[in-house]
Amino acid sequence: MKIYGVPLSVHTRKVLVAARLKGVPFDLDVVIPVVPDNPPANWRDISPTGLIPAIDDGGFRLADSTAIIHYMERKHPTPALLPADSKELGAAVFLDAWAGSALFRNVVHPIFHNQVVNPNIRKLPADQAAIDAAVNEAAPEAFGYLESRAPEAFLVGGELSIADLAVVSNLIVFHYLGRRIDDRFPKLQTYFRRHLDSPVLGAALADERPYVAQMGLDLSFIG
Ligand SMILES: N[C@@H](CCC(=O)N[C@@H](CS)C(=O)NCC(=O)O)C(=O)O
Repeated sequence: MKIYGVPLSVHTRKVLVAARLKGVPFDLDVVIPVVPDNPPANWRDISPTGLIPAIDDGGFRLADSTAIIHYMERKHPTPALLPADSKELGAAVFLDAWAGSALFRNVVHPIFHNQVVNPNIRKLPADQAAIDAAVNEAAPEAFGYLESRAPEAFLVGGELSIADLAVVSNLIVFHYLGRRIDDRFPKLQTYFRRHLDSPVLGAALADERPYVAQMGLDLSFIG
């Protein structure tokens, strides 16, 4: 399976970690949509949204991390990343979608865009008000919700699921951006640390380290 994306991206990481967990061999084809002229000429045929990740599995093309994980789940059922129980499945799918808006769209994306993409890649001024709103309002609101779910090892059903991949992947980029989960959210801090210490995530983080270092992002929270 070919995976298009860049390992430090929130949504690409979800797919890379899912592939590792399921033992699916993959080749990574690095595509960085925020860098002008970086994506290949036929990029929109591969990813209709223009976003990463996308895959090509023996000629079958699919974009969107959630769609890809659902596809991989059918093809490679173990270990399951979608709970078998109906309520737990609903909760996991909800948290994956919630992470895409409350954590990515409202927190990680505005910080990344204004702290990294605009000043360093597009040579545009950063919108400091957008960063401040993400850090001071959206992040505590989202973290408060997660804290209220009292996460221990996993968010849903006592096992790793797509919900954990989505939430943890966002928290990693939040940390790369020099931000931290503050002490108002002790359960979330412990939950995040536990995932960072997991072997599969550790291997994925080791692979993405060169990309993170090259962009001058903060790696100090990792071992
Ligand atoms: N719902 C999509 C979201 C994908 C997405 O937002 N990807 C980001 C990187 S994490 C991207 O491609 N950004 C490039 C851009 O905004 O141009 C998914 O789950 O794959």
